[in-house]
Amino acid sequence: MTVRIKPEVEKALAEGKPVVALESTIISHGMPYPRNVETALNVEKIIREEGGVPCTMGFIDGDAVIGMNEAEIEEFGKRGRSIAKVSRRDIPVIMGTKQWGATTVATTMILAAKAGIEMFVTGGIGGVHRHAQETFDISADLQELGRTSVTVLCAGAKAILDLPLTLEVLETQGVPVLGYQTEELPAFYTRTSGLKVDYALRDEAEAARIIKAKRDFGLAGGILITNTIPEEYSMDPAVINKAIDEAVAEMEAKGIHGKECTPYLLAKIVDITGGASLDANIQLVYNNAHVGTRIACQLAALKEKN
Ligand code: PSU
Ligand code: MN
Repeated sequence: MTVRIKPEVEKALAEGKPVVALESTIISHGMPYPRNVETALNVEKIIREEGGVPCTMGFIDGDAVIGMNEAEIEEFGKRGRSIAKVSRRDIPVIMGTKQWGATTVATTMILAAKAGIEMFVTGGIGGVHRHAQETFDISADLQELGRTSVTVLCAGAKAILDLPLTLEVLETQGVPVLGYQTEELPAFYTRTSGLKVDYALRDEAEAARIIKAKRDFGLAGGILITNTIPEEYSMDPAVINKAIDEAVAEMEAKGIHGKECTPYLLAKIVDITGGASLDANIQLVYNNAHVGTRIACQLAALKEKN
């Protein structure tokens, strides 16, 4: 069993510089090639421009890789859905059988925590699926947020999920849900969901103080920060919700279940919207990279003062 950490990341952590974790399921299962690779590399670039060090996670031949290089990210994008999607329960098999694996939000948190990385930026988290009352399909991301001390910044959760139930489970798991400069929980492609977050963050510095307070008190578990998609890229709720309903109905008719659900729905929605949802998805990830890195910088500045 090997954990490989990129020297640049190791050095940055030792020096207390802001490191930002990134997942790889969004590359292999969340977007089509080649835009997945282009997006992943642009996100790394944005993080650097904001003064952070990017750290994209993955499993390569069974090694846990904390900080993939460009060629590895390219390979993840090319291999796409043929790479295993690795959530917490899949880690031992992937490592023990020396396979490639893409990290979900849950697994990215696990690797980040191992390395001592406190901030993680992505597009959307998994949550409680519609009809979970019967299927029990609740993403392992939610439990991970309840136990692993990493802050995850995302654009909310997609309406492919049951958002009110997702908030209920986050509450049960003890996860603070903080809206960046808004009281409204964003729904990924759209700016509104009709639901409220627990607290509206004033700015990046306040986010950093809250993360630090939790750490100083020794309270284990994650924090979820939601960041709203910029107005100019947000989608018409009627259009996207119709596409989502259609995708969910087709998934149920085909009997798709388990870990295949989320990748199936993501691809189907891109199909139905003729790529419009992909453009929105990419833009919201860029926006998250900006805000998330600024929070990581504030957090690093707070550490320096101690
Ligand atoms: N939501 C998105 N894009 C994604 C995912 C979710 O908008 O790429 C991925 C993330 O890696 C997330 C995972 O952790 O799907 C959740 O899968 P599941 O629902 O099977 O737990
Ligand atoms: Mn699931």
